[in-house]
Amino acid sequence: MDGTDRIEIIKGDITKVQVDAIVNAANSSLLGGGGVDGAIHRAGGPVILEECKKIVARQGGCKTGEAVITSGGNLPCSYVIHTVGPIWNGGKKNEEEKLANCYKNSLQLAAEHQVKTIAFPNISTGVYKFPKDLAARISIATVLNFISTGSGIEKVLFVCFEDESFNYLVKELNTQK
Ligand code: AR6
Repeated sequence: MDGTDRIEIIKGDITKVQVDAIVNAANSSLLGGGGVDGAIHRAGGPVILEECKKIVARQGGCKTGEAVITSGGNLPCSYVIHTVGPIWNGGKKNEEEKLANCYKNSLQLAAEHQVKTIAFPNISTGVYKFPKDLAARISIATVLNFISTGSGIEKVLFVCFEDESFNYLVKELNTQK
């Protein structure tokens, strides 16, 4: 089944979107940082960090490519799914597979929590320097593959903070239609 009609690409701030879950591009400490991570913790309030600390106490952080879930605190969403993208290291350290795992594991966790609408930032394409065109290709392909298997996910939003990623994602989605 073609899932392209269930993907939407927009420009904006992910902390403002009305969805069941938003995804955070976190780091393995789960204790916050800059970029989208900083914005989510600022807007969501201290509850999210408290829940992250409990997860750290339980399992010792989050590995690259994996995902954990907290509530949304003061955000409009019910959940924040924190995933850790790969740091780009020239492309020979399984960065592509790890980025795909971020999208897959986040969607899996979302589906387990009956999430119907979910928003992603452009994971790893900021401080972690993953090439934006390649990231767009991987994210669209991975999301399409997941939602066409009947997971209960009705809508996937890509919320882009800058034009370059937005343009790559739109182009990539159009090639899949
Ligand atoms: N809404 C949507 N996208 C945003 C927002 C926002 N409010 N703010 C930034 N972006 P980055 P990474 C975009 O650096 O590369 C953190 O310190 C941004 O323009 O946030 O995965 C973590 O703690 C870019 O397109 O995440 C980690 O240490 C995208 O979000 C590290 O950065 C991702 O950029 C993770 O690096």
